[in-house]
Amino acid sequence: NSLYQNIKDSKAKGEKLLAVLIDPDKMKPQNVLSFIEKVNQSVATHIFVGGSEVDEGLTENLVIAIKKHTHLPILLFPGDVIQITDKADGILFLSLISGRNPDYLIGKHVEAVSRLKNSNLEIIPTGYLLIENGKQTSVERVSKTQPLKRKSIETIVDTSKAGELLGMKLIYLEAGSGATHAIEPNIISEVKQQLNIPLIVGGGIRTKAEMDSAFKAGADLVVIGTAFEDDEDLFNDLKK
Ligand code: 1GP
Repeated sequence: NSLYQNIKDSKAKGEKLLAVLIDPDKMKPQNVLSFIEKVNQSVATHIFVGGSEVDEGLTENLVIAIKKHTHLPILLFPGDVIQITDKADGILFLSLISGRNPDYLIGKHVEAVSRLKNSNLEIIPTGYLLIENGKQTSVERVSKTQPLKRKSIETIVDTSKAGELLGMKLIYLEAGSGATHAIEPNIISEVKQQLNIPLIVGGGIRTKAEMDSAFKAGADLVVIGTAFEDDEDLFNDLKK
């Protein structure tokens, strides 16, 4: 089965998915083994690898190191084309549809083609929406785009739906890494009601309770990164 088919099957069965996001810029090689052992013992179903600003080569080395210690699928969540490596299993091919910077809507994707065409990566087109969360996050800074306002629910819903109608396979509601406020449940549920494709939610989720609240509101897959970087004890609450 493809990675995408598995995500769709889980959605159909109401099985919730958790991705642990690892930033190659922050994970030290000597810590990979102990970190991944905790991931393996947790309810996590996916590993995402990516960051806003990562030096060339770091991502590939990290993916190789992670692969040695887990059977979980590894999906690239790249901030830039240099993070593409076919050592991973798949890639979220993100278009930042909340913004109006052509580079992040289509430009980087054109650049990526030469790196993708000979790879075996499963490419999953993903509509990526940055939602305002109380402080400037690195997505906003790097992409030079404005996040959508939390109160503009109709715009958030219609942007998500436009992504689906364009043929995107996933919608990702992003509050930004280390966000002060995670995406609010009412935003998640309003988007969910209009969407047929699976919904990813991430940014600022720090506890099991916040994760469960995102699931309850309609997220099919939740992404958590910073909370594990800050305190690996969160894994204790997320044991299988
Ligand atoms: C960031 O959505 C992901 O792109 C995860 O965010 O690091 O805040 O968990 P956190």
